[in-house]
This record gives sequence, structure tokens and C-alpha cells, in this order.
Amino acid sequence: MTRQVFTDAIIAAMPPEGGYGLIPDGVIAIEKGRIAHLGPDLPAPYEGWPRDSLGGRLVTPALIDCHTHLIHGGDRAREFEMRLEGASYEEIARAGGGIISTVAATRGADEPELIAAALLRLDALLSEGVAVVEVKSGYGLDLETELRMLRAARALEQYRPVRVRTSFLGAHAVPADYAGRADAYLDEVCLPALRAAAAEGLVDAVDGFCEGIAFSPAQIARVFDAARDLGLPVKLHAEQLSHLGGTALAARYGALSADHVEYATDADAAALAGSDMVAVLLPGAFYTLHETQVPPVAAFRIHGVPMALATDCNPGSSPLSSLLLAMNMGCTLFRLTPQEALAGVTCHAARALGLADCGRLAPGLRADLAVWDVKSPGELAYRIGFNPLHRRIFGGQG
Ligand code: DI6
Ligand code: FE
Repeated sequence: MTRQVFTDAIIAAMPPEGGYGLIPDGVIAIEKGRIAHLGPDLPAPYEGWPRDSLGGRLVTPALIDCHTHLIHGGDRAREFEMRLEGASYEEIARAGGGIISTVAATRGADEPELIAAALLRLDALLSEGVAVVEVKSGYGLDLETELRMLRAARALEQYRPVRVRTSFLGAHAVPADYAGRADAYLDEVCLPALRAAAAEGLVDAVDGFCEGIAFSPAQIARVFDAARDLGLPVKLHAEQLSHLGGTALAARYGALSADHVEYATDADAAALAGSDMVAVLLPGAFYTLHETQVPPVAAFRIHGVPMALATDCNPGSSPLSSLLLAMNMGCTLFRLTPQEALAGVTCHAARALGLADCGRLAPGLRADLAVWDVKSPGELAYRIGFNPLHRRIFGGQG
């Protein structure tokens, strides 16, 4: 069906400038997978189109998970136990566990195995109305496995109605055979893998992990220089466990986003605003790691920094496959308002991915919609462990 009118909808259009953009009794007309019209009334040209009542349900833009590590081998349930016995995330990482243990499992998995494991997690996201998922590499740390991860991420679109954006994260950790030689790893593995992945058209953005257990700002700058040469946008895991200056670095490169940012300062917030960047908040990692330093939400508000929320779905620091729970955590742990939480998984998440055609409801944009069995948008962040999705519409279908 190329033309369709949805009636009896409570529409939360999610304009990026703020508010829910609420239309309490609205209609949405869709043509060829795009929104043709939305508003309180149906203009004459759409009157003859096939109609479908949404029964007074809430319609929002379909959700966007703008930071995941969905593709990975194995699990780290044992490490979860170790942390509960008192070991810290950084101690486990330094002892060869952590990211490096997932690297071994990922290297040992072929592409169909990586896809099959990721589909289980992807289905959990889609069941909550997600339409766009960002997926990172970074558990290969060799050329072959980094490319395999990105191919597997892209292949997810063949198995499910979903849009995947890939980020190259070769600068995620220093592999064991390069211990103490991070720059050599960048020269010999990471940067050649980035160029090969870009040449194969597998990279939408370039990411890095700027942290004491990973890469310094100077090393990340080398990766960002390579990205710039390739014409690729950048983003960064910054200020997650300490303040190293990654946010300011990312701002200097005009990055799409700085992610985690628990240890970001007021000056960092100003730098993000000055570079039109998004702060991506990841409460699942904060929660899992028992962190206590909350991101400077008040400073982000004062400086007008858009805040996105994402799952960070990964086997170590955030084994979270629920974006609705990430919204609830964003409110309860970081004190976001329910409106900020919904904006964080719609309009601001789209911006964090550099996407202008989704994340809000407006004529001309993709008809990616989530229809919910609730009456007010604030309910989406409020309940815990309850999924009120009624229907997910992807590109006008569904
Ligand atoms: N920060 C994170 O929270 C994840 N990666 C990163 O750079 C953790 C990944 C992992 O522990 O496997
Ligand atoms: Fe991450």
C-alpha cells in the first residue's frame, strides 16, 4: 500500500527545538514510505486515501538507538560475578578480561554466528519500536575481524526491517600483542583497517575510546585525522571513567557526538554547544558499573547541548537491550525529564547519527512510527519492565 491515512492518533511529533509537539487528536498521511501530512485535520486531497484508525493511541517517531556494540561474540557473565565480588571494571580490563576477552570470542565467531547472536538483541530493540540502530566494530582489533563485524552489522538490514548505521571503532582497546605499543597498533592495524573498511563502503562514522585503559587524546587525534582524510564524520567515547579531554578534542574535530561524558565539565558543555554536537548519555553503563559521577545535565541544559540516550548494548559495561529502560534510567539516574528522555531516543538520537530524515514527525520525513498503548508520552519513560508498543511502522510498512 503506497498511500495510507492514520486517524485517531495522539501525535508526539518531537520537534528538535523542544517539547513533545503534541497533537491530541491528529491524522497522519503516508505516501511511498514518507509522511505526506500530519496535523489535527485531514485536508481534502487525502480524503479518498485508505484509512486506518489508531484508536486514540499515542504515535511517536520510531525510536533510534544511536550507540550500540550489538555485534560481538560470547558474553561476560563471569566478569559480572567478579565485579560483584569486588573487582573493578578497570582492574578486570588490566588483567586481560574486559574488552579483550570479548575480542577473543569475536575473533572466533564467523559472520553468520555474529549475525545470529546480534539478531536476538536486535529483536528485543525492535519489539520496543526501534527503527534505527547504530552498531560499532571494535571487538576485532585486527583488520579481518573489524571488517567482519561491520559486514555483519550491515547484513542485519537483510534480516529485519531496520536501518543500521555503522561506526568503525578500531581504537577501542589495545590488543594483547600490542600491549604498551598503542601507537604501533594504530599504525599497523587500526588505521589500515579503517582505510580498508572505508574503501569497502562499510563505515558511516569513526569512533574511539579515549580513556586511561584505552587511547590518549593525542592517539585519538591521529584516528580522527585519518577519518578527516577519508571524509568520514567522527564521534568519541569521552570522559566515561575519568577526565582526559576527549570531549574538547572531539569538539575541535566537529564530531557528531561525545558519548558517556560523566566526567565532562562546564567548559566541555560549552565546547559541545560551540560545535553543534550531541551529548550521548548511556545510563546502562553507569548503572552496571555502579558509577557515582553523573553527567553534567544541568550544564548541558544551560548551554543548549542536545542530549541523546542510548543503550550502549555491549557484553561488558552495559548488557542492556532495552531502550525504554535506558529512558527510565536517564530520568531516574540522571534526572532527565520524560520529555528529554523521549527526545533523546528520537530527534536528538537522529542528530547524533547525522540523520536528517527521521527522529521526528514532519512532512517529507520517513514514515518510521511507533504506536503505543498509552495516552501520554510521559508514560514511556515511567514504567519499568513494561513494553506498551502496539505497532511499529517502518518506512510506511507494518
Ligand atoms: N565504553 C564502554 O562502555 C564500552 N566500550 C567503551 O568504550 C565497554 C565495552 C566492553 O566492556 O566490552
Ligand atoms: Fe560504547
